[in-house]
Amino acid sequence: MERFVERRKRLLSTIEEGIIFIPSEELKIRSNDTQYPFRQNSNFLYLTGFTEPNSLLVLSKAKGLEAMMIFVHKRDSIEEMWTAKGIDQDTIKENLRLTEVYDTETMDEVVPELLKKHCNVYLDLYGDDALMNKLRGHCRKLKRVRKTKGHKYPQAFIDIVDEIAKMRAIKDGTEVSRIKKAISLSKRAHLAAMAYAGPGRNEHDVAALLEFLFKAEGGSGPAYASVVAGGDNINTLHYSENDKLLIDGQLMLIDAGAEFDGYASDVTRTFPVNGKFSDLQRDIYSVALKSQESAIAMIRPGVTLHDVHNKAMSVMIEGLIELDIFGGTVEDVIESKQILHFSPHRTCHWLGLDVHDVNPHLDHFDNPVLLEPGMVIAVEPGLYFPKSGKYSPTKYRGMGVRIEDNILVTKDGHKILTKGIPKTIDDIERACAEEIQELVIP
Ligand SMILES: [Mn+2]
Repeated sequence: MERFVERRKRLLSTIEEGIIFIPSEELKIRSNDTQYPFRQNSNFLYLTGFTEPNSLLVLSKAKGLEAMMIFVHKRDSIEEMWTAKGIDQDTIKENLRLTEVYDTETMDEVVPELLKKHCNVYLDLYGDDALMNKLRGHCRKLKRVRKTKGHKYPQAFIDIVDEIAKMRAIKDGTEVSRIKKAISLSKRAHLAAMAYAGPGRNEHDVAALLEFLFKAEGGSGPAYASVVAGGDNINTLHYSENDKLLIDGQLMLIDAGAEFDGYASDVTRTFPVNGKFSDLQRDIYSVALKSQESAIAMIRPGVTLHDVHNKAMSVMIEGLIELDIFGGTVEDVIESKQILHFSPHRTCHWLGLDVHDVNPHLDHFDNPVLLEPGMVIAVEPGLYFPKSGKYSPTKYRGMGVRIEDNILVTKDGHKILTKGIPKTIDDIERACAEEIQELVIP
């Protein structure tokens, strides 16, 4: 729990004076009276480790004095009978090392008392309108009576999320170990999927297998909507139907990763449905693989995500020139932007509590953020030849490849955290030939 206190202190150290509000996520209705499975707000989770909905973290700093408070929903005995046992406030206070724990129901009395000691309010300025409006309402009342009562009222509402994002960008040891655990679940799931998938199987069943294994060993399930795409479905980047039959002779792509204790993994593999690459499939797979490996090879502190992306693109273009898909030089192809016909998305993103973690790619002066030890990124070049695409070369139509690994930036370079998940043509063909049984029930 110490790490959460330390993070809150670091966040408070970024402000001179003020009060910070970080709300939890709330339960969302799925249909009528049923709810979606609850997922905590990542910033709230990062600062508290607390997984209850309807909570509000409040941090304050005035005249050098700091306070850390939380509002939590207190369950009564009837509610406890229907949903879950509540945690008593003393336990929360002690476990989370807080100055004060309040019942959510007292918020309208307590929050104005806190606000009138501060000049600045920090929050997710572009987040929850309800919270913002509530706080503005309190401040309006404080302003009206300030002359007679002689207290302060907040005069500035300031966005705090970039400060938290910057902190979240550098992972500590416990965070890296959680990402590694999520990856180990993803590894087992991808291995099982390669063994299980085959002609006549359905994308849906492969997705179900993946998600079953993402929940093994305490995993919380998929970190994002799994993409399980056979054949030309690969060329729909956010394909999510996952319900078509897998056909002999086609490639298939799985972009799916487990979440563990709030931390995401994000893994993509492409392999032949029947377990053996055809010559044409080898051609384009090798281009994507070389592009991805070259891009990863340059990851080290001081490099930017732009650099890594540009490397992936130039090596991919080289490969496509060798396959006679492009004429001219790499520079010509970059200049003409033709590569966007076949590879339209960015190659890199941050990874952490969110699968596309929130650290900006540019700093406040629009300079690309430099990689630092402790950052975790996903590298995922893709190459797509849609069946109906007017630029797709005839012989590669309906094929597509994306390969994605998760990389930890280290002091002297990088570490590929997803290394054990088959990626070379030989390793993939071997994994496809495995028996499924032992992979699912160890
Ligand atoms: Mn990704």
